[in-house]
Amino acid sequence: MTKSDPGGSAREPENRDPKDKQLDGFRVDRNSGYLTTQQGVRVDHDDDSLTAGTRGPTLLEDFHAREKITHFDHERIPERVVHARGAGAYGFFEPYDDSLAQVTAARFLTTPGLRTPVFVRFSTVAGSRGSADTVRDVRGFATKFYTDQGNYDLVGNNFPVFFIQDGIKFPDFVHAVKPEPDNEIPQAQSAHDTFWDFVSLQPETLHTVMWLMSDRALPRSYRMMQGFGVHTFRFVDAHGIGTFVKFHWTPKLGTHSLVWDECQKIAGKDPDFNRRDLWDAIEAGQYPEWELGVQLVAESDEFAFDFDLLDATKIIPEEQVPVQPVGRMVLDRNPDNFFAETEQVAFHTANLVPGIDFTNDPLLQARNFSYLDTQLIRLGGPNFSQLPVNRPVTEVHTHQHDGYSQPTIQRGKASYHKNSLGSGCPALADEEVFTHYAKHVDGHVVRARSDSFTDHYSQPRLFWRSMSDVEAEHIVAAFGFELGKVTDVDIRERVVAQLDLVDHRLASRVAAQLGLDIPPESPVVDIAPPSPALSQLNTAMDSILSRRVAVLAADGVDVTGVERLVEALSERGAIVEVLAPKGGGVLTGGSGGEIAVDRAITTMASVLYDAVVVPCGPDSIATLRDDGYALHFLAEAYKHAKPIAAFGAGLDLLPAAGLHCPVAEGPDILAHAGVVTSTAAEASLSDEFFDVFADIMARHRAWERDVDAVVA
Ligand code: HDD
Repeated sequence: MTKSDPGGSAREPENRDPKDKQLDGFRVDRNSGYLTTQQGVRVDHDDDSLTAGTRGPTLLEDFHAREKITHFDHERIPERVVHARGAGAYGFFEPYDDSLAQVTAARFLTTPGLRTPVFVRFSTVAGSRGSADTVRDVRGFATKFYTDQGNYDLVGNNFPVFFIQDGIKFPDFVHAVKPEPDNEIPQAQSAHDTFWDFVSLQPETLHTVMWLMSDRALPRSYRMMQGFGVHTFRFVDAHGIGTFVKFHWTPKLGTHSLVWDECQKIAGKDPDFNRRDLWDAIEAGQYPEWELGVQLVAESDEFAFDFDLLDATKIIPEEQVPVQPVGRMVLDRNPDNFFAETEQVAFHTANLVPGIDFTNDPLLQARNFSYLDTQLIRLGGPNFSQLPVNRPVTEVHTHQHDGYSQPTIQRGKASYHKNSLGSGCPALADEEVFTHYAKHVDGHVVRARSDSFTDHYSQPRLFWRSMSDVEAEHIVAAFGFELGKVTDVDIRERVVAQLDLVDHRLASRVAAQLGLDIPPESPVVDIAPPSPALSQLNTAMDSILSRRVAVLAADGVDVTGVERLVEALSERGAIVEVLAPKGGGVLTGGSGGEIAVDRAITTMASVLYDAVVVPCGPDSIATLRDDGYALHFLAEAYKHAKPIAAFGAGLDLLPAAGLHCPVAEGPDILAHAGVVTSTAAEASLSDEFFDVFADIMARHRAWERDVDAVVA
């Protein structure tokens, strides 16, 4: 066996960080050497077991076969009880400046130019390891910072709030959302009785349920979603002074979503849609980037809000406490091995470094127990921190020893503190140590929720009233879908009654979807101003980087037009693929030339693309208008409000697909409801056509389009 070159790494040698270099010590190249047993004995035959005669029984002494099968039998480890399905990547974090030095001693946040290696794992929550990516769910966003003061884990989600306030409810909540225990149905879905039963009886869930019913639960890409630490944490400065902090990750590409119909179809067409997207983007060098922001609250302002900072079902509206940008994170390297790295990575909310500490948030307190506990069963014992992906880049010296699969050989006799036989080592440090924040604690032992946690309706209302019309419409449709799958009518009614306490119009619209009586209007006590930061439509919409564009074509296509399109959109970072009735080979151009086919239309689907183009070419269009897959492709993209461009004879495919939208009647460009058209083709098509299309693509969807009657 030989060690590989810095394997799987997209980084140039000079850009390799300490974590990447550390992993070299564990990387083993599969593509070299001779086949051996685990004991290093060479093997010359791997197809047949050792038998008594060619047709006789297999012998127990076949240690090679037994070892091979035994190892195989033990390949699986328990999947994570939640967040089982995920995708991970390495990268780095760097602070912009030292502005946080006033509030935290954490060096990785305050040293300008210091690049801290990170590993990030994104995940869905409810589904098992083999479930589809594009389900309606929260997404995990867990970051391990390998800092030069030890590992810090920020184990967050893509929603800023959580379903419950106290960790003791976590097993109840998870049991309710997971498949029902009698028949293990449904997989990776909240649309079933037990989940909504729980929601209807536990109104603290409502705020997060609003997020779950919104487009936030359907991210277009892990690269296009926000992340949040959720809890209020505590920064601690060099003098031991605390400041409350909430963490926000903001994607450079903006926050964008799929539509629900699309999600359900992608779950069949490409269940790995989000995982593949992350992998492909990193392989292509289109490294995803997020900005880290913080909301800071002085300890003296702990009670300045009309909610409790310790309540994880609440946000601090950004309009009240602005998010301060402090640094950026870039993911630039895929793991070498999914199991070794993405599966075995072990996050823990209690992995802290000097300068960051907890608050009394009862959800966080429970998590601080749960994450260590869960790794013990999942990773088989107490030595999981020594797995390559989990090792800090700092030196580790403890008196902990033994345990299952101890990989290190600790030398010396003294595995206790204090000792004289080991020269007193490892020694206690007196600088750069973690010092727990000296918080004052005083109170009676009670099992009770604080009164300051009891308002479950104001913030779901704030969220609902901050939505644009189209986002609100999606929320109503999502409630209609989910509750429509609930078989117990009492549960449906109870949820609608709870929604009425959030907002009467919301409850009425959901009731109408379900054919329930409109509930009586509940008195609303507070009407807070909306928070524009909550609407995804206010997100960044200036880039088409890594958007996927399908060009529908057949023999006779306008090769010049397609080449110009590919060049114009690729320059802006989009990925353009030519799809034809048959995959492989080339298409011949109507006016000469040829162009390679990237995919067959039948192996793909419009839901796997962000935009569609129908180029000119009378013969090409004549073929496509008889091709039901091509027509469905176009109609479906239209239905999902995706940008569409057609030029020259390409315009004729729109009505053939049942789309009777306004189109250009001459070479002048017409852009109407996300459809860009011109009768010009080949070299006479103006460059502006591509610019207009790219601008529309940057807006992601044309929500103004009327799609109700479109059959797709
Ligand atoms: Fe959790 C995994 C995020 C509440 C118990 N959680 C897990 C992961 C993420 C979160 C992103 C996946 C980590 C990975 O990729 O390996 N969890 C959250 C957030 C929460 C939250 C943002 C609320 C603010 N979690 C929560 C509570 C408990 C847990 C209240 C238990 C009391 N979570 C777990 C766990 C998991 C986990 C059972 C499963 C696998 C693992 O930890 O490593 O311990």
